Amino acid sequence: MLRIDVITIFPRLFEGWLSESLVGAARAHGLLDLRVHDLRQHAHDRHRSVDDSPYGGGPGMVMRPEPLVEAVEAVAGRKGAGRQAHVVLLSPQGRRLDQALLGELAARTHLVLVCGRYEGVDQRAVELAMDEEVSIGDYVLSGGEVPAMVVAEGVARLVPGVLGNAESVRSESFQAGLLEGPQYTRPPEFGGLSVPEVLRSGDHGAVARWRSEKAREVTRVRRPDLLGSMSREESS
Ligand code: JD8
Repeated sequence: MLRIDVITIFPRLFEGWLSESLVGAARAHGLLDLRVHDLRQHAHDRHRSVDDSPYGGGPGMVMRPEPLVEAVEAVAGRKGAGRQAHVVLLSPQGRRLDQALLGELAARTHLVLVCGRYEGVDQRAVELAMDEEVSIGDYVLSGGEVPAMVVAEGVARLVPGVLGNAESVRSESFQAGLLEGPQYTRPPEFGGLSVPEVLRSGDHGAVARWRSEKAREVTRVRRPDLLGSMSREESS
């Protein structure tokens, strides 16, 4: 079973997410062993401080290395040859997350997701405890908690059994790497707009061809970068 440990100063941020999400359901069904740890448990002073002023001056605070390294080592052991866990720091400096990276992470047996806050993490903690840095995209967030949820959810979807049959069958049968075309449900007419006739025809072959055509079309218009060079030259 895939194990995911999350290290954060805001463990309660994960409570609602875990009680409502697919990840929470996977956990409840014993498909995923996800545990959230409070970094402050590894603080040593009586104020349980995990941050301090930056050397060299500047605004804000930096996460101290001792609690971070200790928290990682408590769940994963020391970095080096024998460590089984893959320790990921969510950070703007990280490798950009995409489906391929989610696939690599889902192939691990034990992930540790480390959430920074403040202005970031003391570089020695990065070097001494982390295996990899991952960013969820080029926009500014306030900390690594939401990115950790993004990674955990993306990874959990790749764990066998986590998705219901409907969704897993669909992801297998559908063309990987394309956007999906438009979708409709009842009523057949709404606000003067009708559901395309082919979807109501009962002709499964025609429906499949229509969906495939719409998927290519929306991908070409909105996200041409998702199409390989082959398809970009052949289609249009
Ligand atoms: C971790 C602290 C905030 C970052 C000053 C205030 C990921 N795609 C992403 N965007 N932002 C983050 C991220 C932001 C974080 C931390 C991740 C820890 N901050 C800091 C540096 C500049 N702000 C992220 N993954």
